[in-house]
Amino acid sequence: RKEQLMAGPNGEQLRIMTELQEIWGVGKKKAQKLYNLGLRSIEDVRKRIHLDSSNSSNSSNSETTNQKCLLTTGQLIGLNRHEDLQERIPRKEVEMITSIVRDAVNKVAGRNNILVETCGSYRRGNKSSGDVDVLISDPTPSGTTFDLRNVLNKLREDDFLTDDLSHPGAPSVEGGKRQSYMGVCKVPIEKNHGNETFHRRIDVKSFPHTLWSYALLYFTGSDHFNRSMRLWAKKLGWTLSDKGLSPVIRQRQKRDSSTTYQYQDDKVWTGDSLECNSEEEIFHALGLVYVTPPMRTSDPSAMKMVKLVQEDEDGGSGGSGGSGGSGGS
Ligand code: TTP
Ligand code: MG
Repeated sequence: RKEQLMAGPNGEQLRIMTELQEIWGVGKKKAQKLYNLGLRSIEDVRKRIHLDSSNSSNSSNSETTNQKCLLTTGQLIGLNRHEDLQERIPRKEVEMITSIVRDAVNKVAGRNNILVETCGSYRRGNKSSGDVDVLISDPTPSGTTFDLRNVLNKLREDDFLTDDLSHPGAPSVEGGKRQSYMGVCKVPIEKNHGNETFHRRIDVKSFPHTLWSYALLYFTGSDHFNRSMRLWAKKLGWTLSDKGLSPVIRQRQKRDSSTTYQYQDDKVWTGDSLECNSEEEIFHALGLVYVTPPMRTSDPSAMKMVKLVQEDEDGGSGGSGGSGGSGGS
């Protein structure tokens, strides 16, 4: 479909808008806005921002489009760090980043039993990642969410975090709520044996321990795998997310006219989330065979490997595709 569109009359516009969306935080809408302003490349956006900032410092004319209007603060960071953020992160560096975060957590908490686990493509075993997705949870059975804010302050003081794209709020007093941070980091040169590294995108999320398995499953992905698993859950009358697995009844309701979609799935929760203490338990609760992180992909070569394992288990008979698992419906 993409190839067809690229070859069509709007192919050039599509190519330009795809390039503009490579800037962190720029989606379809903003790319269209930039395109409508006559900007045809990331370089054009840079020049316009530069021009706008020199115009606004030379004149007091409030009509001048200033850089704040053209891009949000986060998008400006994305533009400034664009070249670095396009670079893939090797596994070794993901591990360095994880250990820097773990050290800061242990130091701030004054103990070393807080769970710090990097998920995303790293946990799926990819050779390199687009960003680093760190999950944190305090396993002590108080039900509270470990507060990220002091850890983030420490990482800023250490010049590890270079830019903030979002700030976590305070964890709720009663617990149960997650905290989420998005930013940019850089491994200090001395920690990398004198070698310069790139700026890297980092997400850090803190979850109450009751949601740990759901958080691990969600942030390990892949996004396509998650979508398939959520659809499977939906067909069985459940809703699956990083917040749990709960039974729901869905009522299709007409939306009000202000939204793009005509219908919305209105979920009515008919019970509490299942308590699952491991990812395996979540798979089994849905009647699915446990799938290890490297297999959680839509990559055909991995699917081929799944098939080979099944054939092996079936004694090479090339069986029907192993739909076993406990509690299947
Ligand atoms: P990402 O970091 O965007 O994806 P990734 O780690 O799989 O790949 P990359 O190397 O490019 O960083 O998101 C982390 C996980 O969060 C992803 O694997 C699954 C989940 N997720 C979704 O389920 N849906 C989404 O739309 C996104 C963005 C993420
Ligand atoms: Mg990732």
